[in-house]
Amino acid sequence: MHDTSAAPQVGVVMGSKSDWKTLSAAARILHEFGVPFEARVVSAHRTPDLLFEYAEAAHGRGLRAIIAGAGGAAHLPGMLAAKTVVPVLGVPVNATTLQGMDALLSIVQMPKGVPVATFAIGEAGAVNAGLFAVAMLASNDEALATRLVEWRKSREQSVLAETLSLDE
Ligand code: RP5
Repeated sequence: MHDTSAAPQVGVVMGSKSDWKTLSAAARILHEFGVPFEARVVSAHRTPDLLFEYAEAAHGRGLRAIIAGAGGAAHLPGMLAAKTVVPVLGVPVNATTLQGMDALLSIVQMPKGVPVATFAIGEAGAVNAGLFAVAMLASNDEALATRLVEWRKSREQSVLAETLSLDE
């Protein structure tokens, strides 16, 4: 489980508190796997100085990945990636009438040279970004790798146990 006293290894940041209902899915995965993380609002257009401070300090503070979610013209993941070498995992949030397509294209279409690993729009993307961060950390943490294998096995078992009925 998540040890709140340990130094965070993953940052979960988002452009608005309204994004938390999506990004909390990433945080829940990190919590489930016992990965120390922090979660905070960092807005590219409303708190640009904080964005720079956060990105510039990330490596020195021991962050190994930053999960960054935003909606609309989603600059947050790309701007963070421009200011840190810590890998940035971008999650497009469905926050406008374009239903997240705007955020997806804003995040995935980074010009060459500054990558952002981009995930699906919404909760599925947030969950997968959390799992991807776990997999990154598991590359040199055998206990975490074992927990990830067990997590997948348990999902496999639940599918294998499913039955289909004409009454459903
Ligand atoms: C973006 O605008 C945020 O990432 C959020 O997805 C969207 C709406 O923000 P709020 O108006 O809810 O603060 O900056």
